[in-house]
Amino acid sequence: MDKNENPVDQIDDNVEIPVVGKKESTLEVSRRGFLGAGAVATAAGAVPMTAAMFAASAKAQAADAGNNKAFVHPGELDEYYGFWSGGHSGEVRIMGLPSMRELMRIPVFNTDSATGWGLTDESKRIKGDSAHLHAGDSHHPHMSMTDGRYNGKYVFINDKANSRVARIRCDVMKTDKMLTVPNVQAIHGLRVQKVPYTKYVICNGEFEIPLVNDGSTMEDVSTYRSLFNVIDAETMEVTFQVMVDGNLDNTDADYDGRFFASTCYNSEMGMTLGEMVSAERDHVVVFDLHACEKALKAGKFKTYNGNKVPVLDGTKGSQLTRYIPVPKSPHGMNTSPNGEYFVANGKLSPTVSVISIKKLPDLFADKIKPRDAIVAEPELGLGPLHTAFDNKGNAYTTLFLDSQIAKWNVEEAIQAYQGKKVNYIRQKLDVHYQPGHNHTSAGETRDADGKWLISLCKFSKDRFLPVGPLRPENDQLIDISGDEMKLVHDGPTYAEPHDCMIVHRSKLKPKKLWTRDDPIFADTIAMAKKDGVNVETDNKVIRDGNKVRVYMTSVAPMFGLSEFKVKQGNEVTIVVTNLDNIEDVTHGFCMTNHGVQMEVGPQATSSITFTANQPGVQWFYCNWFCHALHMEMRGRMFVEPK
Ligand code: CUK
Ligand code: CUA
Repeated sequence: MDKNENPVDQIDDNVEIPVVGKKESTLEVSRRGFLGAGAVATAAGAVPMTAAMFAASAKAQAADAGNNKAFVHPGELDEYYGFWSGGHSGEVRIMGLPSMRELMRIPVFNTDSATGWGLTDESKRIKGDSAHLHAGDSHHPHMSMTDGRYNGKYVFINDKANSRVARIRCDVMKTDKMLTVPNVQAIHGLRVQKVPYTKYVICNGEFEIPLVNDGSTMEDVSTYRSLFNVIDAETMEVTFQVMVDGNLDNTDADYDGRFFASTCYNSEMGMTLGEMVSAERDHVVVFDLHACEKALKAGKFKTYNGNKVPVLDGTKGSQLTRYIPVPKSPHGMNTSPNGEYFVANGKLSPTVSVISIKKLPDLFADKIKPRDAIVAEPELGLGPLHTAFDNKGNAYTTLFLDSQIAKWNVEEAIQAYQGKKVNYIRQKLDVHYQPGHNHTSAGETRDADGKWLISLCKFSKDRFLPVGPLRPENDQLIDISGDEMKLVHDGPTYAEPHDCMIVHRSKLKPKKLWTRDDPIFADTIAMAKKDGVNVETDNKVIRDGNKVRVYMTSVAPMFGLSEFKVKQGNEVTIVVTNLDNIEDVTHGFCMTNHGVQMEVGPQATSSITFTANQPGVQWFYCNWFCHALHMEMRGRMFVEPK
């Protein structure tokens, strides 16, 4: 990447960019737009918007004024759920679409004081070997599928920062499994097997490291590898890994249940920026799941670093993979919802490479050459990162450097590649600014409906009131139901939501209350049983050497215990069971001055462990508003000094 390609250099705060879409949809935007229309050309390679183009766009919006489909009236429900990654906040957020209202946050790799995620005993058990980590970088949320359609069961998400993958149970919208993937560093691209169902979650190890990373070959780059990871969606254990040449970035699955494809941006295995972008071509690695499963069964694998995960050899020449050369440093990988194509997004090249999935069996049978699988390479603009699809054969590609979305027709791009004179570009829409992922409603499934498009813009610049040097990003909602894309909403978001997915509300049936036998707190209930405690009826203090287990019920507005005694230095475990059988009546437990807080949902049991290190009176209270006497819902822990 030379200096001109540094995205940050592209942003000049003094450049006025025409406001192409604005929620109010009035012509009030036009003056600023007209003034800025010429200036946008200063961004390298950007297509200048002429006054005529702008006027046309403003007119279209004016016609739409008062008829904004994105407006969801108070009391009305959204048509779609959106699952948003919270980027380096480490969480996942549930949005309502098209209102773009944030409905809920699901803590995953972060620590959350409202719910006690990362603090409670239940969450620590789920986090397992990474319970000591309090940070994460979530990128790619994807829902499990049956026959290429969302099935409403799980959402999976990667943690690039700590090489983890987590699972969210959609019936309660809580994280219920987490795994640290061995032998790799930085889990990045993540998707699910779409067909016949999500048996596997697939994800890429991005940073290449010595396969045996014990310090013996640190400086010998020839020992470095990236691994493709295939995880069992139910057990959340790695079924196998595939060693490749080059690194791995993003990935996606086909609609036949046979192929996965990943982009590679560093086939050079360079260690510096200059080295990483030196080659003119990188590649897409295609994995043949059937061949991998066969090799696994035949025992054709090795293990490394003292763990049992089978590692298959998928380096060049292997029967498990094929390497398709594409212009250098591709980024996003997207499967078209008709199941025909893998689209690799060029990033440093203005093109995307369209790979025909139908041709892949021939490629694996060596009947065609790798480049013969490419059926189109349309030129779209600067910095194509990710592509989404509607149900009418159109694709929508984010242009990071141009700050635009290019709408293009896939079949016409194929015709153009065959030499026909067709203009496959349908429209370019300015977005604000520097978009990464985009996503259409159900666009990664057979149910793609061509209604909405989200552009996750990395910079919001002048779109919101200034809030200090750190600014929100801008998640923009675009109506794609007509011939033209129309920007209808600007949504500020915190920390980079790399990716999102949009699910029709008919696919999800979340519970309104917990069930008493939920596996998330089953171990806690088992512990109570061992102590001879029935958590639904008993309020008891169990003393076990230096350990004290305090069991209490909660019914608004009272805890089952208004006081209990421990000794200074005791390790105290508080177990609270919420007996309220009423929707929305969540209690909490907070021990003042101890960093102890948690949520106890209706019919749930939650527990948290801490050291009683301060003598005297320590008040605990309910920290989730539950009743007119919520303030009175409190009690005392008496700590006898040592
Ligand atoms: S990545 Cu961030 S913009 Cu993690 Cu999918 Cu492309
Ligand atoms: Cu219980 Cu507030």
